[in-house]
Amino acid sequence: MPKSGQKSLLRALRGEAITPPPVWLMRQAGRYLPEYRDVRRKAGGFLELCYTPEMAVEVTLQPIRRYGFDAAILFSDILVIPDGLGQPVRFEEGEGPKLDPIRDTAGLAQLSDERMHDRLAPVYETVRRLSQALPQEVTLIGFAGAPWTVATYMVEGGSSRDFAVTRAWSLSDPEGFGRLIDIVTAATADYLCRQIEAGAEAIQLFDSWAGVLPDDAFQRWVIEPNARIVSALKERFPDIPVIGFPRGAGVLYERYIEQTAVDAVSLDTTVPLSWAAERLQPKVTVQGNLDPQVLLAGGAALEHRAREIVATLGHGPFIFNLGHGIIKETPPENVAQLLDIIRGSEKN
Ligand code: 1CP
Repeated sequence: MPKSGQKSLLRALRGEAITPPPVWLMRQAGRYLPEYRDVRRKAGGFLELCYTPEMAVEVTLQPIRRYGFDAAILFSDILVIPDGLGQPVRFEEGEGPKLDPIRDTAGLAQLSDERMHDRLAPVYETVRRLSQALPQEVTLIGFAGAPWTVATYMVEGGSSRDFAVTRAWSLSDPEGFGRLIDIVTAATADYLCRQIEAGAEAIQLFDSWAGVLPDDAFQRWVIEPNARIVSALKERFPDIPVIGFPRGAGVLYERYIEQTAVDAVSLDTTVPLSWAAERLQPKVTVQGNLDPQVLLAGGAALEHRAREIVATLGHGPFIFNLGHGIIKETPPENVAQLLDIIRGSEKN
């Protein structure tokens, strides 16, 4: 094994500018790949896929084999945390996740971390197998949802447009809602420590719905829990870098960086490149932020925008990624085109 410090993605996370930049894509394993759809069909349910190490390893490796990305992200889901805590999650075909909602402090009684690590043992086994199976130059990223985003699913009972029930609870009973956030925060920190023990080399925290909160609520439900998780991880694993993804945070990206102590931020599609280069990149490594719609479109639009991102952010510590997950209709050949553009980019 080479020293892990020689992996390009880890070097970027430690603050080096690398040409061409390391690249991976959010949701790089998934339904846009025919080989994923085959395994998914065999697995039956989506959670069965997440909880069967053999299959979860296979779908994690598929995009690495096909494209040679610089990182593999563990194949799992952010909703294994509620599932592990005793709030079962179901994935119904075409409908997204479903949970029996928790809407008040009485509902918290069903949650317990006692059996969580037993339920999630297959995920740790997947990480262990991946750390053996991956090519030496590929970094293994572990992940979890951040507490606010996971809590929205627990309270709404699934996906939501406006997060009305969650926001109402957080406003009418911040103490009770804060207990839910505390439970998820502690469970997530534990869960991520186990992923690191099993071989995860970097961690990404997905706060996909951070952007719906005004600044005071963002402080309390995004920054504070993210900061607590980062500090719990750093206490035990000071050398494992953490990437935060407070999607939609806008100008609050700056405060998020300053107050959570993340090593890197993943930029959503709306973050202006020059602003990120001036205001964020001097403080942390930035990752992002190609619009998944541009990847779907391919062609000249993809070439133009991918080059623009590399030209603006590639001089500092930078990881090429999307601003959100791959759209399932994306032609796989567009992903190959993107990698050609980026990996040829040192010649420009
Ligand atoms: O049937 C299928 O194949 C389901 C599609 C799918 C996939 C491929 C789901 C259901 N989850 C995943 C895997 C997944 N999810 C990964 C690992 C794969 C990879 O990145 O290569 C990761 C990191 C996630 C994270 C995740 N799950 C997030 C955060 C990132 C984001 O996209 O904002 C969220 C919000 C979820 C919840 C979730 N999982 C799946 C669905 C349909 C949803 C709901 C999304 C929504 O509410 O809009």
